[in-house]
Amino acid sequence: MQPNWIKQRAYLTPNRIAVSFHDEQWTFQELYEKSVILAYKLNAYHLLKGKRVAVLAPSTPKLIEVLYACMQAQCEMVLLNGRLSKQELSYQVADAEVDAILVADSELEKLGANVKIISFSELHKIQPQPFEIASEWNDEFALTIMYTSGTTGFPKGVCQTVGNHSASAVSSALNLGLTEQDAWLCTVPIFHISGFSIIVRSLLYGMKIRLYEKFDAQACAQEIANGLVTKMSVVAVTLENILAEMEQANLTAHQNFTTMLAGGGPVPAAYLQRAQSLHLCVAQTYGMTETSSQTSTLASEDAFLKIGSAGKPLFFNQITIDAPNEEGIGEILVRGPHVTPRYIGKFKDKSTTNEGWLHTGDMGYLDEQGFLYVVDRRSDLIISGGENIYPAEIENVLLAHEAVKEAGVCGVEDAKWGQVPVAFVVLKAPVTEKQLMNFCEMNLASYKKPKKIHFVNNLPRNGSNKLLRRQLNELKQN
Ligand code: S0N
Ligand code: AMP
Ligand code: MG
Ligand code: MG
Ligand code: MG
Repeated sequence: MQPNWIKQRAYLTPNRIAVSFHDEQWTFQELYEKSVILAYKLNAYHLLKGKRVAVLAPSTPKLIEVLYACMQAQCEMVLLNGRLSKQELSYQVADAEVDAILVADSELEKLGANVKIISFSELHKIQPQPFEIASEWNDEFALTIMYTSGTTGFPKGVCQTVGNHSASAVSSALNLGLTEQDAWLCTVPIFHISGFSIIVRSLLYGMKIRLYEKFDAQACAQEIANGLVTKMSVVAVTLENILAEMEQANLTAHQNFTTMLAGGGPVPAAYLQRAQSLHLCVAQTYGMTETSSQTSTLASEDAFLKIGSAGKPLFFNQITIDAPNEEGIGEILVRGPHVTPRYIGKFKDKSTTNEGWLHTGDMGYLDEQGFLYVVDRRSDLIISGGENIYPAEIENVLLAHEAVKEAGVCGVEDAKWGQVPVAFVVLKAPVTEKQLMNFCEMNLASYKKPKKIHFVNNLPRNGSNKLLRRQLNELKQN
C-alpha cells in the first residue's frame, strides 16, 4: 500500500506551488481541496472505486483537477488522445467499457453518444455527495490506462499501476537528481505517458509544473532562458523547434535549467551539437507507454561520448538483448517495477511479459559499457512528431473503402516530422486520391492521414502472400 499521494503531498508541503499556468498558480493544498470537492461530485454520479472513466481534455489546470479527483475517488482513468478521430475514440471507449466520459466542454463534439458523457461544466454544477476518501492506495491499482497501437492496427489498452508510476518517478529522480527549485515545463500531452509522468513526479517530489495548453516554441525558449524552469520533456520535432527559436533570438539556456529529457523516438545527432552550443543539456531516453515513461536515460555528461545512445537503465530497471546477431543486435527486453502488468479489453488475456521480461519489439544492442543503442523500432512502426502510427491502422481504413482492393502503407523520412506515412493502393473501382484522402480524414487522426496515396497495379508480397512493407517505397516510380 502507498499513502494517497494527493493527501500526502498536501500534508507534507501544502504551500508549495503545484501548477503554474499563464499568470496563475495553485498550491498543493489548493489542488487537494478542489479535488476533494470534485471527487464528491463524481460520487454524485456513482463514479467511485471500481469504476472506469475516460477523460478527454486539453492540458489545462482544469484537467489536472479532474485527474486528481478521479485518483481521490479511485476511478481508473482512460486517458484519451484528443488528436484522434471520432471513430478512433469510440473504439477505445467501447474497448475499455468505461462507465462514463469526463470531457472538457471544448471537446464535446468529438464524442459519440453511446456512453454517459459528463462535461466539465456539468460536473462542476452537480451537488457534491461527501464520502470517505481512501487514505491508502493499492500498488496494483490501475491509476491510468493509455491506448497504444499495435502491429495489427487494434490499439491496446495498457494499465499503468500506482506501483508502476511510483517506481518510474523514483528511478527518474535517482538518475536526474532533485532539488527544491525544480520546476518541470510540461508541453507534452498529458494523455501520453510523457505528460502524465510529469504529474506523478510533481506529486511525489513536491515539484512545480509549469503547464502549457499547447506547445509554443517561442514561449519555451523564453522559459528555458529565464531560469524559472529546470527540466522539460520533448520529442525530436519540439526540440528542434526550440533550438531554432533560441538560435534566432540569441538565447542560451539559463544555468538553472538542467535537463531536456528527449524521448518518444530517436533524436538526430545534429540537434545535440546545436543544443550544446546553447548550453542546453539534452538527456536522451528510451521509454514507452508500457514502461510508464523512461526505461533508460543517457546522462548529459555522456551525450558526446555516446552519441545516439539512449543510456543505461535507471536503477530498478534491467535491459537485455534477446537472440543477438553477430553484431549484438536483437530485440530489446525490459524488466522492472515500471513495466505494465496487464492490458484491458480485447487484449486482456495477452500477457504483457514473458518470464518477467517485456518484449518491446524494438531492436537494439548494448555496447561494452552497457549503453543501449536503439537501432530499429518495432516492426513497421512509423513515428511522426512523437505520435505512433502503425501501417495496419491506415491500411484497415483504406481497405474499408469500396474502391480499394489492396492497400499498403510505409513511413518515409520527413524533414519536419521525422517520418510521415504514405500509402499504396490497388483499385477495384475508380476513385480519386482526393476522395480517398477525405475518407481517411473522416476515420483517422489527421497526423495519420497519408501524405500521398500512390495508385499501383500490385503490391510486393512474399511467397506466402504477406505484404512486404519495406519494399513499398520502390513502387513510387510506377
Ligand atoms: C509536435 C506537436 C507539438 C505538434 O503539435 P502542434 O504544433 O500543436 O500541432 P497543431 O497546431 O495541433 O496541428 C497543426 C497541424 O499539424 C499536424 N500535426 C500535429 N502533430 C503532428 C504529428 N505529431 N505528426 C504529424 N502531423 C502533426 C496536425 O494534424 C495539424 O495538421 P492539419 O492542419 O492537417 O490537421 C505534437 O504532435 C506533440 O505534442 N507531439 C509529441 C507527442 C508526445 O509526447 N509523444 C511521446 C509519446 N511517447 C511516450 O509518451 C513514451 C515516451 C516518453 O514517456 C517520453 C517521451 C518524450 C520525453 C520524455 C518521455 C519520458 O520518458 O518521460
Ligand atoms: P509509445 O508506444 O508511444 O510509448 O512509443 C514507444 C516507442 O517509441 C518505443 O517502442 C520505440 O519504438 C520508440 N522510442 C522511444 N524512445 C526511443 C529512442 N530513444 N530511440 C528510438 N526509438 C525510441
Ligand atoms: Mg503511442
Ligand atoms: Mg503549432
Ligand atoms: Mg481528423
